[in-house]
Amino acid sequence: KKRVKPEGFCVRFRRMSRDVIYTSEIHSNGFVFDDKVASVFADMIGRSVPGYGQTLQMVELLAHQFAQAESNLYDLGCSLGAATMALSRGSAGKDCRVIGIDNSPAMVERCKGMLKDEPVEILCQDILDTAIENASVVVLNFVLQFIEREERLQLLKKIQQGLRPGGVLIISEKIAFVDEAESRRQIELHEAFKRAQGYSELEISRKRSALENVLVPEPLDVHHHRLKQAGFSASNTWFQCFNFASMIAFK
Ligand code: GEK
Repeated sequence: KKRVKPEGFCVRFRRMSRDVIYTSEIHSNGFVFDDKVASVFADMIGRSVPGYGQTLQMVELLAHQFAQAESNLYDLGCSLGAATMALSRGSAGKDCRVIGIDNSPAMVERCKGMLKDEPVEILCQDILDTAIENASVVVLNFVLQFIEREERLQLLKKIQQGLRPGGVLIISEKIAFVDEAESRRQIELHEAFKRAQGYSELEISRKRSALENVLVPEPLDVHHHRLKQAGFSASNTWFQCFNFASMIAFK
């Protein structure tokens, strides 16, 4: 079976449909992961999140490093399954179960189709209800930011408890900055990235409004503090590009 690399995966699916959602209309009731978003999602996330392809490559590398034989690997909020595939490839030969979960039926339907030849399970479920057990690697790739703030600690505690000794959680997030000037600079740099990816000023500002109160970013130190509260022994930030970062937490 021919395997494709995560970057290749993004590029292949980005070519399928370009994200033009915010060229012509405003979604008055905010951003939702419906069929319209699912149909352009690979293009959207690749052109909106600096370093997205790199996080996928590193999920594969980290899975290779930390996946334990006969354990479960979870991709929580899997969308079209890009990180699920990275987990699957990184753990190949270790007899792991790789499980991708998303609560958007439109995403899950497309994800199942795209990964139909991969040895993975894709479930339509709220990750707040998912039982985490016998896990060695859990991924939250740009997903915690969509969970209600009051629910985040409980979710991390559940993951920590479901990990085996030696297990890890990988969290990628859009991040906030306490210092106003730094916050402004980072947002400007992110918007420059989006312009360089072909988004217009109008699309950028419409998307910003749509995501307000839906995607709620927090500063890196809030994340690390919460990971400690959830019982993780240590956590590091292994990647940052402007206002996007990825962390790893150790059981
Ligand atoms: C990737 N990880 O390509 N339960 C299940 N799924 C959820 C929930 C929830 N409570 N809340 C949000 N989602 C992917 C990218 S996208 C990131 C993740 C983004 C799902 C939601 O349906 C969507 O598919 C995903 O989390 C977030 O590596 O759009 O910026």
